[in-house]
Amino acid sequence: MRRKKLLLINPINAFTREVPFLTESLSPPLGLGIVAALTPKDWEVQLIDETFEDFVFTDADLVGISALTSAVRRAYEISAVYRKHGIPVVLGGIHASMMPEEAMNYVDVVVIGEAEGVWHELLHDFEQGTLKKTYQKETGRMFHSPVPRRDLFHKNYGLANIQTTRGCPFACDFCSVHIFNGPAYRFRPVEEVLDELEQIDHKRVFFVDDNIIGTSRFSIERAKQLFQGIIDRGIEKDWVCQASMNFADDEEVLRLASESGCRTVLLGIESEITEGLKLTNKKLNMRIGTDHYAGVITRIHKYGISVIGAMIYGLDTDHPESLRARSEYLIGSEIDTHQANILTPLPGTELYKRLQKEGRLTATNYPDDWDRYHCFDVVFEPKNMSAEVLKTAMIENWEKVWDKKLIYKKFLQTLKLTKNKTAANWAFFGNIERYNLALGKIREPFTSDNLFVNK
Ligand code: B12
Ligand code: SF4
Repeated sequence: MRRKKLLLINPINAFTREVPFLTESLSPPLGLGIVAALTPKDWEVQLIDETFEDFVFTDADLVGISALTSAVRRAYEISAVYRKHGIPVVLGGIHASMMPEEAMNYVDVVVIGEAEGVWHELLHDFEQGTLKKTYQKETGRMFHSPVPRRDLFHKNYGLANIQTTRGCPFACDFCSVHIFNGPAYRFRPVEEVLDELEQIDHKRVFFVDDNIIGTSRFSIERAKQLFQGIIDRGIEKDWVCQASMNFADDEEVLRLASESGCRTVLLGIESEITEGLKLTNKKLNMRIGTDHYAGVITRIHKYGISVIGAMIYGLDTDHPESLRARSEYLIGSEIDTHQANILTPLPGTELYKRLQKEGRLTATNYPDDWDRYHCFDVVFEPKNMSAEVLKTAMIENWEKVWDKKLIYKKFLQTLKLTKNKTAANWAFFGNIERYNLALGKIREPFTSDNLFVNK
């Protein structure tokens, strides 16, 4: 009997596609890897990943696409090709989950939320010819996930990714995580994560959790167990993660993270001024206090871990001077890699709803304009300046925070502060990648050929 074929597609945003990437930092399509792993063996599964390959029509019985908002226009374009051939298309991922009604106009089935609870039912309905328009399941207290089909990921990915927690109890107004994955911080059993880690061939691992430690005593203990488990099982990886600033509160967390292979942590700093934090509802950072940021970074460095500082530019409290001040803060700080994103109202967020109510969304020719929701463009009317002034100011700011000499200087600083080559290398490549994303189309981008020339 002929095996049915599931074709999974990872579409890429037009803007990102044109940027020369250094493949070390690209993150494989984990959601699709999980969907593939949930698919029974009597299905053949193929993955087309636009990160590395051009999409060409490939026959299938069923198509599954995953998309962030910035890639959803492309997802709809590909969907149209399959629907013309009468092949049903399922769309999942964050955008479809936030905008299911829109998505239903472009695909046959929308999966809202996580695939784990619905995929078997969906395939069963497909086989019976009774596919519904949407699938959605409540999530439980913990979560289990199968080992993703990493064999389907493109061999050029320089790292493996893995997820150990989902959800977030905070409610930052620009973020969709607490809406998408829920307000409860949910854990995957530590042993399940360790078993999966043992199967990973890559030396470099990215824990995609939005916050690897959480903020409760229980979640911090659980993170320690995870780090200890990595050490005890002799799993030798270098890893990068995202965490809240309380990552540096507990020396034991830092020590175990470092010993188990943590080399870089991304901290959502967002703003160096309390006013900006209040506006975004970034409660934890307010609790820590902007005056204590420097201490947090110093403590992390002490354990050989470099810091990616994620900042947002264009808040309602910002004006051109404060944007400049944010860049000066980044440059003068010990933060190793700069993330300087433009505030972007992602669908489903409080920020989106507020700007919509205030009539300040300017890129609303959907789905085409979703292409611009990648955080390097201005898609709303800023409060204290025009969109043009913000965009021009951002180009100046990007040129400052990723000034080529500064990138090399920061590398030496990170090396000195962390005394760890991997931590410094990752921070360096992080800056290179962000430079390319922000400026690569208007200035000479870094490529593997020119990286160490004319610095
Ligand atoms: C890792 C990560 C990245 C990685 C990889 C991105 C990727 N393509 O997956 C990198 C670092 C590259 C990245 C970059 C960006 N990111 Co990001 N990132 C994340 C993060 C932290 C985890 C994603 C992840 O791997 N989750 C684990 C997997 C298993 O979950 P999943 O993909 O959602 O899949 C599950 C379900 O969605 C569903 N599903 C997904 N696809 C499909 C398909 C089918 C057919 C089915 C049935 C089900 C299904 O089932 C899966 C299993 O349950 C999320 C936050 C989050 N919690 O989601 C932000 C997030 C996805 N990123 C976000 C943003 C804004 C960006 C950037 C635009 C920001 C920037 N400029 O830096 C860029 C955009 C890059 C681009 N190419 O355009 C936003 C997206 C919001 C939105 N509406 O699009 C998020 C949600 C964070 C936030 N604060 O809101 N990101
Ligand atoms: S930005 Fe971080 S802390 Fe805030 S809601 Fe999103 S995941 Fe939670």
